[in-house]
Amino acid sequence: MLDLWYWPSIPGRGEFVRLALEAAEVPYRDRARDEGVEALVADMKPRHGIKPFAPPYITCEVEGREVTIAQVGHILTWLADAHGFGASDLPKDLELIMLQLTVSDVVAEVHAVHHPVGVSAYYEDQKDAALVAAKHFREERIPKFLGYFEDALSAIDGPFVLGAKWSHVDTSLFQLVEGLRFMFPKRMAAVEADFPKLIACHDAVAALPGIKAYRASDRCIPFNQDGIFRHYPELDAA
Ligand SMILES: N[C@@H](CCC(=O)N[C@@H](CS)C(=O)NCC(=O)O)C(=O)O
Repeated sequence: MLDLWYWPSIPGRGEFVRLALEAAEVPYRDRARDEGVEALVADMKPRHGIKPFAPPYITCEVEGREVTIAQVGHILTWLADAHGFGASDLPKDLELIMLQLTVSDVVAEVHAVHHPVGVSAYYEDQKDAALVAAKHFREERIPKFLGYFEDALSAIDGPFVLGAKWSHVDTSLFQLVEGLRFMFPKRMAAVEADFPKLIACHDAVAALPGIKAYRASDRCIPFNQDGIFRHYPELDAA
């Protein structure tokens, strides 16, 4: 059985894994949602092979042995190969990895907006630096990253990066747009029209049967102020 382990109270980075599994309708257990955060903390202790540095991670059987795979981009690349939602064409799959790792880069920058000084310090204690970081992120990084993904989606007719076939990169771009809309509603409203292919990709992912069913279920939890994407009104502006 495929197990996903992630902090149970936030969508966070785990959601990028969850969305691909849900779109592909792959059965999995969301262990910390089912068993609580204590089970996750207990599971992170070494029990086989190399332990993950941080959630999300999955455990599954590979060639008869149980393995642990962490790092969102790595998890999704493995799952795409195992469950057939990648390109099944090495040059194209290498491009998908490049795009997926770029999503990880944006996500890290998004977190650094509200935690620019220290990951373990409170937002309130680094708010002045966050205001500066947010301005840079809004004005420079959002257009640069979204423009990059818009170009990637323009290489062939969409709505997805691979054309008519969705991949984990598309479900991740969906979540990126959702998260940025939650965190920076004013900024996103001002710039979204510049990225029509990205928004079309987002909308096509939302229409996938597995994603529709997931978002209508209680498995899908909303963004909150503990996750990666947080809405602090003072960090947003058009
Ligand atoms: N690069 C990793 C980042 C993993 C990560 O930072 N996970 C967070 C939760 S979203 C965490 O629990 N971090 C604990 C820590 O960094 O000490 C990935 O993309 O999966």
